[in-house]
Amino acid sequence: MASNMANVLFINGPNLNLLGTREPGLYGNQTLADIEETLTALGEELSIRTGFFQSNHEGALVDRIHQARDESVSHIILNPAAYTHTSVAIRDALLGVAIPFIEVHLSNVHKREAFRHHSYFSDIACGVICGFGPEGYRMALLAIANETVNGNE
Ligand code: DHK
Repeated sequence: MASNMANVLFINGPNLNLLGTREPGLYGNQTLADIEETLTALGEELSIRTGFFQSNHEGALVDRIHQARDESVSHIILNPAAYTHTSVAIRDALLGVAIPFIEVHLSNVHKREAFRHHSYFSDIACGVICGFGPEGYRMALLAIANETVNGNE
Protein backbone atom coordinates (compact mmCIF):
# COMPACT_ATOMS: atom_id res chain seq x y z
CA MET A 1 0.00 0.00 0.00
CA ALA A 2 1.25 3.48 -0.86
CA SER A 3 -1.25 4.84 1.60
CA ASN A 4 1.30 5.81 4.25
CA MET A 5 2.72 8.21 1.70
CA ALA A 6 -0.56 9.63 0.43
CA ASN A 7 -1.62 13.15 1.33
CA VAL A 8 -5.09 13.70 -0.07
CA LEU A 9 -6.90 17.01 -0.41
CA PHE A 10 -10.69 16.98 -0.88
CA ILE A 11 -11.93 20.03 -2.76
CA ASN A 12 -15.62 20.85 -3.03
CA GLY A 13 -17.07 23.58 -5.19
CA PRO A 14 -20.04 25.93 -4.98
CA ASN A 15 -23.19 25.19 -3.01
CA LEU A 16 -21.78 22.03 -1.47
CA ASN A 17 -21.63 23.95 1.83
CA LEU A 18 -25.43 23.59 1.72
CA LEU A 19 -25.36 19.79 1.79
CA GLY A 20 -27.88 18.38 4.23
CA THR A 21 -30.53 20.94 3.36
CA ARG A 22 -29.96 21.43 -0.37
CA GLU A 23 -32.25 19.33 -2.60
CA PRO A 24 -31.92 16.27 -0.30
CA GLY A 25 -33.59 14.03 -2.89
CA LEU A 26 -30.58 14.60 -5.12
CA TYR A 27 -27.75 15.26 -2.71
CA GLY A 28 -28.77 13.40 0.47
CA ASN A 29 -29.18 14.38 4.11
CA GLN A 30 -25.59 14.45 5.27
CA THR A 31 -23.91 17.80 5.81
CA LEU A 32 -20.45 18.48 4.40
CA ALA A 33 -19.13 18.38 7.99
CA ASP A 34 -20.66 14.87 8.44
CA ILE A 35 -19.03 13.71 5.20
CA GLU A 36 -15.66 15.19 6.13
CA GLU A 37 -15.79 13.51 9.54
CA THR A 38 -16.36 10.11 7.91
CA LEU A 39 -13.53 10.72 5.45
CA THR A 40 -11.14 11.83 8.19
CA ALA A 41 -11.87 8.58 10.05
CA LEU A 42 -11.40 6.50 6.90
CA GLY A 43 -8.14 8.31 6.18
CA GLU A 44 -6.88 7.46 9.67
CA GLU A 45 -7.80 3.80 9.13
CA LEU A 46 -5.93 3.76 5.83
CA SER A 47 -2.98 5.84 7.11
CA ILE A 48 -3.77 8.53 4.57
CA ARG A 49 -3.47 12.18 5.49
CA THR A 50 -6.64 14.09 4.57
CA GLY A 51 -7.39 17.79 4.18
CA PHE A 52 -10.55 19.59 3.13
CA PHE A 53 -11.48 22.77 1.30
CA GLN A 54 -14.79 24.11 0.06
CA SER A 55 -15.45 27.38 -1.72
CA ASN A 56 -18.20 29.04 -3.69
CA HIS A 57 -15.61 31.09 -5.61
CA GLU A 58 -13.75 29.98 -8.72
CA GLY A 59 -10.58 31.99 -7.98
CA ALA A 60 -10.38 30.62 -4.43
CA LEU A 61 -10.56 27.08 -5.81
CA VAL A 62 -7.78 27.90 -8.31
CA ASP A 63 -5.62 29.38 -5.50
CA ARG A 64 -6.19 26.32 -3.28
CA ILE A 65 -5.10 24.00 -6.10
CA HIS A 66 -1.89 26.04 -6.56
CA GLN A 67 -1.24 25.90 -2.81
CA ALA A 68 -1.65 22.11 -2.88
CA ARG A 69 1.56 21.78 -4.88
CA ASP A 70 3.55 23.64 -2.19
CA GLU A 71 2.05 21.31 0.44
CA SER A 72 3.10 18.18 -1.48
CA VAL A 73 -0.47 16.99 -1.81
CA SER A 74 -0.23 13.61 -3.56
CA HIS A 75 -3.83 13.39 -4.83
CA ILE A 76 -6.87 15.63 -5.08
CA ILE A 77 -10.43 14.34 -4.80
CA LEU A 78 -12.51 17.00 -6.47
CA ASN A 79 -16.19 17.74 -6.75
CA PRO A 80 -16.17 20.94 -8.83
CA ALA A 81 -20.00 21.09 -8.52
CA ALA A 82 -21.42 23.59 -11.03
CA TYR A 83 -17.90 24.54 -12.15
CA THR A 84 -17.67 21.02 -13.61
CA HIS A 85 -19.61 22.30 -16.56
CA THR A 86 -18.02 25.73 -16.97
CA SER A 87 -14.53 26.14 -15.58
CA VAL A 88 -11.54 26.27 -17.90
CA ALA A 89 -9.68 28.12 -15.10
CA ILE A 90 -9.95 25.21 -12.63
CA ARG A 91 -9.07 22.72 -15.37
CA ASP A 92 -5.94 24.74 -16.19
CA ALA A 93 -4.99 24.95 -12.50
CA LEU A 94 -5.08 21.14 -12.24
CA LEU A 95 -3.03 20.78 -15.40
CA GLY A 96 -0.64 23.43 -14.07
CA VAL A 97 0.13 21.67 -10.77
CA ALA A 98 -0.01 18.18 -12.34
CA ILE A 99 -1.44 16.57 -9.17
CA PRO A 100 -3.43 13.43 -10.03
CA PHE A 101 -7.10 13.83 -9.19
CA ILE A 102 -10.35 11.90 -9.06
CA GLU A 103 -13.57 13.67 -10.09
CA VAL A 104 -16.55 12.92 -7.86
CA HIS A 105 -20.20 13.87 -8.15
CA LEU A 106 -22.85 12.99 -5.61
CA SER A 107 -25.61 12.73 -8.20
CA ASN A 108 -25.54 10.86 -11.48
CA VAL A 109 -25.03 13.88 -13.69
CA HIS A 110 -25.78 11.79 -16.79
CA LYS A 111 -29.36 11.23 -15.62
CA ARG A 112 -29.88 14.98 -15.28
CA GLU A 113 -30.13 18.01 -17.56
CA ALA A 114 -28.06 17.92 -20.78
CA PHE A 115 -25.85 20.82 -19.62
CA ARG A 116 -24.58 18.60 -16.79
CA HIS A 117 -23.42 15.87 -19.19
CA HIS A 118 -20.26 17.72 -20.18
CA SER A 119 -17.35 18.00 -17.77
CA TYR A 120 -14.22 20.09 -18.21
CA PHE A 121 -12.42 17.57 -15.97
CA SER A 122 -13.24 14.01 -16.94
CA ASP A 123 -10.69 13.71 -19.77
CA ILE A 124 -7.83 14.80 -17.49
CA ALA A 125 -8.98 12.96 -14.32
CA CYS A 126 -7.54 9.62 -13.19
CA GLY A 127 -11.12 8.45 -12.80
CA VAL A 128 -14.67 9.68 -12.37
CA ILE A 129 -17.24 8.53 -9.79
CA CYS A 130 -20.82 9.75 -9.89
CA GLY A 131 -24.24 8.79 -8.64
CA PHE A 132 -23.31 7.15 -5.32
CA GLY A 133 -23.82 10.11 -3.00
CA PRO A 134 -21.16 10.70 -0.32
CA GLU A 135 -20.00 7.09 -0.77
CA GLY A 136 -18.28 8.34 -3.95
CA TYR A 137 -15.71 10.25 -1.87
CA ARG A 138 -14.98 7.08 0.15
CA MET A 139 -14.63 5.06 -3.05
CA ALA A 140 -12.12 7.59 -4.35
CA LEU A 141 -10.06 7.44 -1.15
CA LEU A 142 -10.10 3.62 -1.24
CA ALA A 143 -8.93 3.68 -4.86
CA ILE A 144 -5.94 5.78 -3.76
CA ALA A 145 -5.24 3.43 -0.83
CA ASN A 146 -5.38 0.43 -3.16
CA GLU A 147 -2.98 2.08 -5.60
CA THR A 148 -5.51 1.83 -8.39
CA VAL A 149 -4.98 5.49 -9.22
CA ASN A 150 -2.35 6.16 -11.84
CA GLY A 151 -0.50 9.43 -11.80
CA ASN A 152 -0.17 11.87 -14.63
CA GLU A 153 -0.25 9.67 -17.63
C1 DHK B 1 -23.05 19.11 -7.72
C2 DHK B 1 -23.52 20.28 -8.22
O1 DHK B 1 -23.63 21.35 -7.44
C3 DHK B 1 -24.02 20.39 -9.60
O2 DHK B 1 -23.85 21.69 -10.12
C4 DHK B 1 -23.40 19.37 -10.51
C5 DHK B 1 -22.76 17.95 -8.58
C6 DHK B 1 -23.48 17.98 -9.90
C7 DHK B 1 -22.92 16.65 -7.81
O3 DHK B 1 -23.69 15.78 -8.22
O4 DHK B 1 -22.22 16.48 -6.81
O5 DHK B 1 -24.04 19.40 -11.76
